[in-house]
Amino acid sequence: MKKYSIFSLARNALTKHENWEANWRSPEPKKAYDAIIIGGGGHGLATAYYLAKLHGMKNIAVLEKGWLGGGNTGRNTTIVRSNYLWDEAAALYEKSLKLWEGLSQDLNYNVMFSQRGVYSLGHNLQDMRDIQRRVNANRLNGVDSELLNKEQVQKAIPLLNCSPDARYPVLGASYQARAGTARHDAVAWGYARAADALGVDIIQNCEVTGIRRDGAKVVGVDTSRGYIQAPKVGVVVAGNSSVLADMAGIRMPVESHPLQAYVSEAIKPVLDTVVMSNAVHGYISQSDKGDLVIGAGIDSYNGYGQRGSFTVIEHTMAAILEMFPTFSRVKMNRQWGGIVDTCPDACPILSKTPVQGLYFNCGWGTGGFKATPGSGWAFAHTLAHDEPHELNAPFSLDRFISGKLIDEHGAAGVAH
Ligand code: FAD
Ligand code: PYC
Repeated sequence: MKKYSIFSLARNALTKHENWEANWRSPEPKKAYDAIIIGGGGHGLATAYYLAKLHGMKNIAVLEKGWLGGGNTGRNTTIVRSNYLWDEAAALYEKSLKLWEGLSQDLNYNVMFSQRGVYSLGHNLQDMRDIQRRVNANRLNGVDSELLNKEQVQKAIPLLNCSPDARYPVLGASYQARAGTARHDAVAWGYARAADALGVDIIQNCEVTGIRRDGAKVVGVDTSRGYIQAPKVGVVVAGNSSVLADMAGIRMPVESHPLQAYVSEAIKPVLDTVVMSNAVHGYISQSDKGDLVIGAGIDSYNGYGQRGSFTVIEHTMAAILEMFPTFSRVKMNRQWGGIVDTCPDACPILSKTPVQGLYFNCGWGTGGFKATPGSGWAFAHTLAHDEPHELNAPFSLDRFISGKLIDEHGAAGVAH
């Protein structure tokens, strides 16, 4: 893989970036591939990368209707953690966290993974019982997790309002020290460059408009740039999953909702960690640029607009000010939305489907950014072997028939 140095950065700056070498090719689509991945977000690109790197499948294409990372990957609030309650979820997210820990080196691309820790606050006795149960479950699964009292939380986050007079007083928190944040679009770009270097065709502005079957088998996809054949198709389109499932004659147990995020003007460094509260219902971190990165829960209606409604903005700001009254004079700069596809048990689907050769990776809801490396890794295994890996076997579509749901609403951190 090519090395990129500070000298090449300086050279490109001096030539006004005019001769900047593209990070990946923009090939014309071929007539046929061994596998097609639909969706050029982090999960789709990671799937392509691990397929090429670990499973020797190089004649593959990623088809993206817009630009790489233009979906939820480039719209999320970048929180990465693995402190899920149930064994199956903890194992999948912890695999991902371990991959995060070596990702910049693996991709030779700085994804700015920052293990600044994540606090999940408790505000009443039941919160604290739930937190304690999750911390214990995490530790039994080898996932780092600590239970903190109010004094420990206040010491670590001096600006947090821990007054007993607060409407929702802080009683304590769970803390995962290995958790943190990463630069979201760098993740898409890093995977794209590394996949391209292994021969993967990454094709932007190529919308999939149909999925063709021959009886029970998938045979290819119709796109805005013509028909492309493939015996294996992996669908990784986040908020658009049910639309793509419909093209193949399948019904997905997901709902699409807008989820908003906000960033403030840049201020001096004041918050060196991530704070989440389920009860007050908001979360916040400070980016390396200095802006406060903020979010809360989904907009309750179904929709495909990447915007969201005013009531959620108001609710979110109230929650943040409840926790950090001192931010009341910080100006908000920008707001946007992504479309998340939520499953009834707040866990993803990484699965074969009733159509042979057709695989779905979806349902990550509000929490899939953290799973990007692990999801791509496990989904690549599933496509390559036509069988799930033991890490994603519990996340198959069958669970909605068998009833073996994995309810992670409590660990989602964001109501949905
Ligand atoms: P995406 O990045 O959405 O990629 C799917 C791609 O498919 C898109 O680029 C889209 O254009 C493309 N596509 C769709 N239809 C077609 C088609 N017909 N043909 C071709 N391409 C198509 N998760 C966390 O872990 N931590 C967080 O802090 C966090 N915060 C969030 C905050 C917000 C505001 C949002 C919206 C989400 C947040 N998430 C978070 C969730 C996380 O962003 C997603 O779960 C994750 O990024 C999904 O990645 P993906 O690659 O599956 O989807
Ligand atoms: O899953 O940790 C999470 C999360 C935080 C904000 C949105 N999702």
